Amino acid sequence: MYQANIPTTFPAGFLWGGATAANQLEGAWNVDGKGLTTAEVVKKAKNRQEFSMNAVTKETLAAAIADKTDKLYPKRRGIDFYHRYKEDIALFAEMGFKAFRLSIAWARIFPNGDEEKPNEAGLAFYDKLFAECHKYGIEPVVTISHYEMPLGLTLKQNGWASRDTIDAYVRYAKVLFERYKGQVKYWMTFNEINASTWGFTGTGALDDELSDQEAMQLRYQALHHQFLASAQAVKIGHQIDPENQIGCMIARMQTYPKTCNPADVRAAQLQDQLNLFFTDIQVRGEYPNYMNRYFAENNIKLQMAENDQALLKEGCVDYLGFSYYMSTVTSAASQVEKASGNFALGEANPYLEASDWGWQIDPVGLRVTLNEYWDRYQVPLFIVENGLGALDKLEADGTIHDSYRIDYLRKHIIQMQEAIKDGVQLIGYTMWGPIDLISASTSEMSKRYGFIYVDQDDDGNGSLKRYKKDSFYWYKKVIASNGQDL
Ligand code: BGP
Repeated sequence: MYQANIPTTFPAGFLWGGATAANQLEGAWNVDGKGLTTAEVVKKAKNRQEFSMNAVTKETLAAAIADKTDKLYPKRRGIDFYHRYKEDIALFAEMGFKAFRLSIAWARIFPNGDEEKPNEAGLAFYDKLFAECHKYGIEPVVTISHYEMPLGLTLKQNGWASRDTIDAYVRYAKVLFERYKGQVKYWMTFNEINASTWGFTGTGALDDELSDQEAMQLRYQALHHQFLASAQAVKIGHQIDPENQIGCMIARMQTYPKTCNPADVRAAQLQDQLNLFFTDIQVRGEYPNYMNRYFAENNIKLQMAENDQALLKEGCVDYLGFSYYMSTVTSAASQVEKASGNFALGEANPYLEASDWGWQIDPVGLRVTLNEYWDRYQVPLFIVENGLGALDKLEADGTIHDSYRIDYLRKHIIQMQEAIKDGVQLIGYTMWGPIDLISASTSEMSKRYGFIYVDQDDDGNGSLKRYKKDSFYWYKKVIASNGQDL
């Protein structure tokens, strides 16, 4: 009799942990030889709903460079992880983390992006950081470029708009693979590579003086350069150490049609394709035809060199990493104008609640996403971000009661387990921001994700003392039970 072998739960060795990015927590923006980065010239948002991450113009850039303080630029101060990493990693270890996703600040290694030799002090910092992780049996998962690059590359060649930036990145990635061989096995070439189609944070290129059409052209060209850089890094990373597992990373947002009207279904399909094509290229190694058609119909002309297509094919990733915070809704009436991403929130879904920032919470959508990805690509999947940004309250006795966060995470973990039972190969879950850090989109401190509360306000006031939230103890149980005690 046929008896199917249905997985029942999380596999042994599942990578439970948390995810961060250098520019949101390290601080120490101008010490030990580090150069200024693109993330550190983005001003904080004026209010809770404003997204400021792409609002960089020629004028604001000049003002930011002249300003040598961190007052208006919270990503310069982070949460001082640079000096407190031992304490913070010890807290992660106390929760039982198996993995810690972090990014390397490119400008610590190449302060301007084009030096002949890397900055030894920067390299040494990450040696110490990885040693600290291994002390507790925590596997570092490293993003090579997370929403930042040395500002020097913007000033010199307008960031990823220039093909020359590929060489700068590949040189940097090679230094990392060589230096951290044996210390790091899991890598990601770019964080949320689809951010490139949103503007400055993804491209490191100014496009404020361009028409919308020209800006779109620049962004897709910049993205093409990133695809090539990623493919080369994957190739080199495998040559340097065949043990390396090198993934891509995309902000995934499932798109639902507003109604079952086929016109709405088709509109949702197009929006989904504009999100899926990134992984089609990085996992399968070629531009899908629907995208070539989209470029032609939108008058986007990519400059490609003769070997580009072959290179994309040779540099396919080993696993698919993605962030998942929400789903979105679209209709033929609200035709998609730009590629989807975290910040294209779409229409309201009457069946879902939203966070205080309007992100529509959809745990079942995570199961749908996992199944679709697995069916489409058949490569290991890694949820490298998921979490709830909320306003937490520190009580007088030093406790923080964040049951809403536990509820959010619990519901998503349940759906992950359902997807595993569906047959999806899921290798890990690093929730976003295990310790409160600076928001990527608004630079707020008060949009908190952590299991660990950090005493700092939006203006940088506070003792920076760390406190354990209720969710800290909850996640510890989750990991200890391999996802069973929820
Ligand atoms: C992702 C980014 C992260 C992170 C997270 C939460 O898009 O990769 O860097 O910050 O979203 O976003 P935010 O900080 O804007 O709430």
